[in-house]
Amino acid sequence: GSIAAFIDALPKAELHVHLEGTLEASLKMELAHRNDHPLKDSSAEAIRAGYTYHDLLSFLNLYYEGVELLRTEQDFYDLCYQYLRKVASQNVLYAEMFFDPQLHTRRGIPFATVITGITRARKAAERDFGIRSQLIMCFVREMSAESADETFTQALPYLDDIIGVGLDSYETGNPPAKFAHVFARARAAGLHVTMHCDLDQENTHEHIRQALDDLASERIDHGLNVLDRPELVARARERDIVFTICPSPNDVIRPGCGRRDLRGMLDAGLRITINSDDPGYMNSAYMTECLRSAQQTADLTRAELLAISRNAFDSAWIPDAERRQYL
Ligand code: ES4
Ligand code: ZN
Repeated sequence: GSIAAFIDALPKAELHVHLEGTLEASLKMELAHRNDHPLKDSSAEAIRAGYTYHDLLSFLNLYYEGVELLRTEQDFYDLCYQYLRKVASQNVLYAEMFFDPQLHTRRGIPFATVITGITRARKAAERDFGIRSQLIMCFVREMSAESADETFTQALPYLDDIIGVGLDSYETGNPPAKFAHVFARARAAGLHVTMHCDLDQENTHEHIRQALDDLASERIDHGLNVLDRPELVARARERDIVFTICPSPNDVIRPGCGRRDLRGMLDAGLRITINSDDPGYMNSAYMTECLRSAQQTADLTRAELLAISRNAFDSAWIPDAERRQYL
């Protein structure tokens, strides 16, 4: 069979997707109508045509604009249910999904509205499509450490529905160390820990070092700049760190380097997974499209694709009894 058919049939797990980044232009139109929210664009095609970005900041501006459309529990339900329905059709068996509660609570939307809608959708999608999923709560790194702490306190009644904490949004000037206190609280509560170290951000090597040595991060989201520093590569291997790689944003931020970057991670003996990040804003490239793109870019073999997929199940934050059902 073809490699495309091999990828289609591969059992998949996604470990790096932002729920707010799965908002498709079509759902934006529906939410704008439903919530009486004025839109600059009059069609889904026009919305998609406006999705041009060249770096993290210009991407986040689009993403934050889209977030405004999410208001009610039903909106969060629809967002999550539609993502899980889509990827279940791609043989994604398991997904760990980021969400950014502060982008909603700072607009006056209760934490409960956000997490209740998402949690209901997760249950419905498991019932309807058999897909399992969990939630990783991200802190918005350009907001204050105090705001992150308040958010963690708001999450306390819902910790059964949150498997880990992450760190995302605008990285420059906002190192992991800024959030040492809230991450210590999360670890003490038994949550898993990951954080973004986005491509080519200022002081990226120090951010990766802090994530590895100071914040006890179990994964690094992106983290390609680890390859610039042999001592960081050694440290990541020692700690068996998982790097959640996302071909879509990398191809925009560092065009033409996908082959070198992916091969570099594999040749360095690092454990990587391939993920979609923000498929609603990135040409609707969900897991299958991202794996195909990575395969073509780096000439990945079937054995490598299988190993990458196994990495995701191996490092998923699930009990071993569940892991054995997938592997
Ligand atoms: C993100 Cl690619 C990326 N980086 C940092 N924060 C984000 N939030 C959504 N996508
Ligand atoms: Zn991300």
